[in-house]
Amino acid sequence: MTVRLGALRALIAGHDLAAVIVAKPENRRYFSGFTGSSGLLLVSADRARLITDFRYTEQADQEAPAFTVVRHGSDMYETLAAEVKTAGGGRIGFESDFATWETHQKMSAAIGDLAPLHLDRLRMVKDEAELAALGVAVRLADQAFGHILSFIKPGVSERDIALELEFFMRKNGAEKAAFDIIVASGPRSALPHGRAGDRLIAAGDFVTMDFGAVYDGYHSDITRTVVAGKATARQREIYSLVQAAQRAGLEAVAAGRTGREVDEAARQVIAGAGYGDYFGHGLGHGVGLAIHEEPRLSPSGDEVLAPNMTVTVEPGVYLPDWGGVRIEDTVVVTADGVRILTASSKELIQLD
Ligand SMILES: [Mn+2]
Repeated sequence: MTVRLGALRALIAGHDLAAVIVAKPENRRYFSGFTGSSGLLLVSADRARLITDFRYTEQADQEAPAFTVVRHGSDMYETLAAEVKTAGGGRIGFESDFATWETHQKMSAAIGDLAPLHLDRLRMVKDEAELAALGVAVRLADQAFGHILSFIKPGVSERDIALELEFFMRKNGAEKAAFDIIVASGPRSALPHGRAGDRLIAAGDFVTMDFGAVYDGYHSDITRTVVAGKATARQREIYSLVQAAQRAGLEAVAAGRTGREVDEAARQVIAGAGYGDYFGHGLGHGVGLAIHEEPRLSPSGDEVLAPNMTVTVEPGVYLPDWGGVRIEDTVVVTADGVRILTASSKELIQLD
């Protein structure tokens, strides 16, 4: 936490602020260790306060030893105002990408001059403990994928596949699924984010599964597309194309590259084959305490990649009324390339 608080304080100084209020749950946890569902951090050059309510004061003391825990009553902003006052005057930073209009109104009524700030970029580069947790989250998803292959059969519903994946991951140590599991089969596999529904798997369907596990707060994210039977020539063609694009994306990942450059490397493979219009989303995203975070690998990805950033690489081709393929790995950026955490096979799996 010392390193993380140091980076936060450098940001405060750089913006000429007296202090910063941290409310976004991922950031609150990142800078303090506190995992409760309610509370605010108030951090200045020489103070670190964690303001929370009766339910969480003891937990906060245990989880956030670098912070002085302050219990608030019915009005959290009254307590915040009192803390800000004792910290001296000056502008206070707040997370403008998280506060609602109402929250902003309450905070500015209570403490006055506020400066908008984004803190998420401070979480992009992971330390060893974070990489270890992420590694476990990835392994749980890999194991779940291995498990589900024998479960997928004609007649089984998408919903049952999603439930089985989630049950397996939680049974084996995941805190929860990283997000609502996507299982999209047959023509529905053309929906990039098709939530698992009642559709029954039919022989020969593509089955796209996009899921992940949360371990110690860290999210993994994997997508695999398999065929519930024997693949047609067309299915093989589209699968090979996405596989080639994913390989190109992985090969482009390295410190010093921008998210845009990596996205472009994969995108031009798909566009070159004439399917550019059918890959309508970004190539990938940062992943960590949040399932989607900075940096973005997309046509608007300005961020320059650095060692130990963790991102997904997930191209797809989606053909309306026919089906689609997406292949996604969770990876770590290294000085000269990439370390792929996801270990599940990317060869076309035909479940006969
Ligand atoms: Mn993803």
